[in-house]
Amino acid sequence: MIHELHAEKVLDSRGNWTVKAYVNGISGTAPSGASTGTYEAKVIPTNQAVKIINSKLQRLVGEKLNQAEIDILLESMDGTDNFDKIGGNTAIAVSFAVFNAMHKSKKIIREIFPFPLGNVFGGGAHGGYTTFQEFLSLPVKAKSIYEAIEANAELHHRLKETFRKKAKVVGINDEGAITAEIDDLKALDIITDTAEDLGCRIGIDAAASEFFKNGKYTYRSLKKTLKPEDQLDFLIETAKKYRLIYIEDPFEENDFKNTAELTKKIGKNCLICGDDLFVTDERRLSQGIREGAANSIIIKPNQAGTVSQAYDTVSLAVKNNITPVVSHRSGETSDSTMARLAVLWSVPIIKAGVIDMRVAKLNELIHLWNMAESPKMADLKNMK
Ligand code: 2PG
Ligand code: MG
Repeated sequence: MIHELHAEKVLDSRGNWTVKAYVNGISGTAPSGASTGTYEAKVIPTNQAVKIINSKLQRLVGEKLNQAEIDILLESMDGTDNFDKIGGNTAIAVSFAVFNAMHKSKKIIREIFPFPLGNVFGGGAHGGYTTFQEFLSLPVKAKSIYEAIEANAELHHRLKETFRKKAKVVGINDEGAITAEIDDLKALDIITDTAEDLGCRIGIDAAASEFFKNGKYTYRSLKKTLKPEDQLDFLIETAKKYRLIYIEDPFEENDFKNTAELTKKIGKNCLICGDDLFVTDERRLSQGIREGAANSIIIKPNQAGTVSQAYDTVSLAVKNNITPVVSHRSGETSDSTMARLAVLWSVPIIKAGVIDMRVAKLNELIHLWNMAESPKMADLKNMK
């Protein structure tokens, strides 16, 4: 039963306020995005979210501690499609806290572990020089969670050295990814060489809605502007040249058609993943399945608003052979709920940062690995 529920505001990794909910003394904290999709659950101001939990949501006290039931209550107390009233940040903080309170007594023991898709280099809305938002490493050769986490961390170390030698300005962005004054393709040259030495394959999150204006994609550092059909050719060429294993949001968030075209052309060897395209929403994923747009989906529980809604989207994806990738947001705290969810749901990939406070998620994966009897890494099928 829920005996006690309250909320407080806490700082996130960007130094912004976010809402932290406590259920029976166990917490859950809302993450937040910078490159948010238009169709995500609504985010309301943190002060308001705290107030709602400490007043209106007190109705949940006395209810059974049951994820599905509490999540349905949250949806009905909101009464809109997108948590317009109580806020998706409010809902996910409570939903995470419920999940954590439930699993405190019921330990998560699973045998299949996700490969960490690590953001090693970045730009776009997270800060940096490149137009692509994230350059991601998948340690496909790793045999254990330790090897996987170490490969990404070592890649981060080596890249820091290399970029320091090759670029004038080098820094770190919102997600702890390296930034350097270099263009997208030169960055890919460097990252691919170093990654392959460590048994990692490379992917990108283009986050294309962020650089789509007036019907065109503008690459600042490459000094070119592409029409959607040219963006398609450019991505196919880039995927082939760098053996990309993963491309997230290759087109703006409403372009199911070109995403389908890209999936048809290179989807056999590359995950084409929808983030802003699907926003962890069953209805948008259903449209994607009908139109053949993407063969992978980002699962961000706060885009949906509750753990149960995110899980329903995972189930729909799995049933339709769409690879789910559980993901952090660019604004995070040391909350590690998403690592537990990824293991509980046995998803094959978890997208997370590689350094700083983001290691909370990675360290939780290590803990769950150590609790499992005979843990093994997920089957990445033809991705090695
Ligand atoms: C993304 C995410 C996380 P944000 O686009 O995939 O990396 O960024 O949280 O800013 O939307
Ligand atoms: Mg994304």
